[in-house]
Amino acid sequence: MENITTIAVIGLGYIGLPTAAILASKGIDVVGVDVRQSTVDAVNRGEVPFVEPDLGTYLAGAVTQGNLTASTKTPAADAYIVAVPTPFKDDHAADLSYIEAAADAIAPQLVGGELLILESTSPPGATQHMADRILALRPDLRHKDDDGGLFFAHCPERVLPGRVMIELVTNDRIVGGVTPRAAERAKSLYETFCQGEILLTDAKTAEMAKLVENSFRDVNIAFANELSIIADKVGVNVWELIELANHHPRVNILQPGPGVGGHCIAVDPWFIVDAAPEEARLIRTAREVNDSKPGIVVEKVVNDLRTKATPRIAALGLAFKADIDDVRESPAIEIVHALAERLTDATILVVEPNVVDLPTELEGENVSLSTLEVALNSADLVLVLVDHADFRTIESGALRGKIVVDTRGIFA
Ligand code: SAJ
Repeated sequence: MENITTIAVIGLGYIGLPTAAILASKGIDVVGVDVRQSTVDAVNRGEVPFVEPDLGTYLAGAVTQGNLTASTKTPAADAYIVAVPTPFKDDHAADLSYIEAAADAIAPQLVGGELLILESTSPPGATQHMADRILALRPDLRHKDDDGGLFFAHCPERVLPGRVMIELVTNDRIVGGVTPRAAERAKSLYETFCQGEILLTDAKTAEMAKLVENSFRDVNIAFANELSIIADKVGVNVWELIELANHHPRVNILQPGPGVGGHCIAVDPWFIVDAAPEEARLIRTAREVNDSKPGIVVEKVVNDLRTKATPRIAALGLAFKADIDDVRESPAIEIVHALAERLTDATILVVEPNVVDLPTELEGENVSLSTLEVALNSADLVLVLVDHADFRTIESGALRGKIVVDTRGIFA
């Protein structure tokens, strides 16, 4: 990794912090930057502010050895990795304001020759936009020769939450340069910790590759979710149906669920729709199908409970998928929230072994956190929202006489 001894990682979230820790574990001098003082303080104490297996060990080691420090201020560095959020706005267009803020903080620190990598999931053209913004602030660095100029690249992350420290090392990596030389330089940085293949392309293709991967999954989940709606209508068990169809050597249908959560798959396809609104018909429809699923589950529960004046509901799971504690953009929360509003005389006992407190949006008179045993004993209706390992061991006897709405098929 020629000419790079210090790296600043901007954004110490689910991607930035593991990347900073792994680079520091290779003996590189890393400064992690975050706008939140509490995150910076936690990292400087060697503590991980969220749950991710093995990250704590890497972080504590890197901080103790003095290779990783955190700050709210962007320092001078030989390379920058920007890993800030890119949410979407009300019209589904990407909100690039966090990338722009990072660019504005980096620009005054530059002396020429730095490598600037955008890792945030981005719409096509975002890396060029970051480059244009920085060069507008630093016209003195615009026309430098190759070595004195700036090197911009996009390198999307593709790690799965819960397996980040493994997949950062083992996954193949796409590196898209604004110029071929920028791609080569970025490749040499990722080679310090990535054992997968490092594939070079241009920045826009790299941006699209990440969006396309998550759209592929979204479209396939939408197919499974649409099948679950059709199967309900025609009176067929969707889980059996998919299991049987998947015996075909070229069929591999995913699993239906209560909707698609998390901050990637439910977001990224919209960036493609926004870039090509007329053309991205299947991708848009898949999003609409998946987004409609929580409402369909709510209607089913309301209908199943129509004869009960004061029903008790055991809602199993709040996380956006099994065996994690992440509740962001979780369809389970959307469903419990809607049920609490619709069924004001109901009591909703939420069971979520991975959280300590009820998320604030669910705080209300008729929703409370409960143990599995208490919730199952007293419920009229058992609503499975997440297929956590703890729920898979529920005995069929515990469900006797109860209405069961199983959105994950654990009792199928
Ligand atoms: N889901 C289903 N049915 C399925 C599979 C998933 O309903 O058969 C639901 C899950 O319950 C969850 C949502 O989809 O609510 C997303 O879960 P996921 O496990 O498919 O994906 P994420 O969001 O945890 O991580 C994805 C991964 N992308 C792909 O697999 C293509 C990961 O590799 C990316 O790095 C990550 O998005 C990201 O950061 O973009």
